[in-house]
Amino acid sequence: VAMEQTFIAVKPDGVQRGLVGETVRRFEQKGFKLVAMKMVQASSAHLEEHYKDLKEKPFFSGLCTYMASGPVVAMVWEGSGVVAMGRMLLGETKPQDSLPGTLRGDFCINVGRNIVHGSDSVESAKREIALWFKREEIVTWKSCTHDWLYE
Ligand code: DAT
Ligand code: MG
Repeated sequence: VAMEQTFIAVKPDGVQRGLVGETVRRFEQKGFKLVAMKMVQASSAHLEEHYKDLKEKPFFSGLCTYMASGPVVAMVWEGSGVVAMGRMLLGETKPQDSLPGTLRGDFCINVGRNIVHGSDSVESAKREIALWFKREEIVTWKSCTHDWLYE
């Protein structure tokens, strides 16, 4: 099976609201494998780099201020199709477009406080993982569930 990795982060509002466990639970229960996790107080410079594709947007500076307003919990999840399925677990960018059953559909209201980040493509996942984690922070391990999740 071809494995992918994605970068998922519980944003400062998600951390403050006690949604770290819920986020981890949903990715675990789906069957994805956690390969890195840490709590980080990110700098503005780091967040500007993370969101550099949105530099021209009117909400860019507010977005970076919000993301620096408290710690985030940064994670790397691994699995077949984890980038696209991770986005499905999150829901849409706007909570109002996110269905119940998704993290954003179940736990938030406002696009500027949408509790969790997920990479939007395999390419951006690679860039984001490299930005947030050192190579040695990514753990290689075999889950005992592997052979029951994949044929
Ligand atoms: P996503 O986080 O779903 O990948 P994105 O990459 O387009 O969405 O934007 C990054 C974040 O920026 C998003 O999670 C919340 C914020 N954002 C996006 N569109 C916005 C808007 N119209 N107004 C305010 N914040 C917005
Ligand atoms: Mg995005």
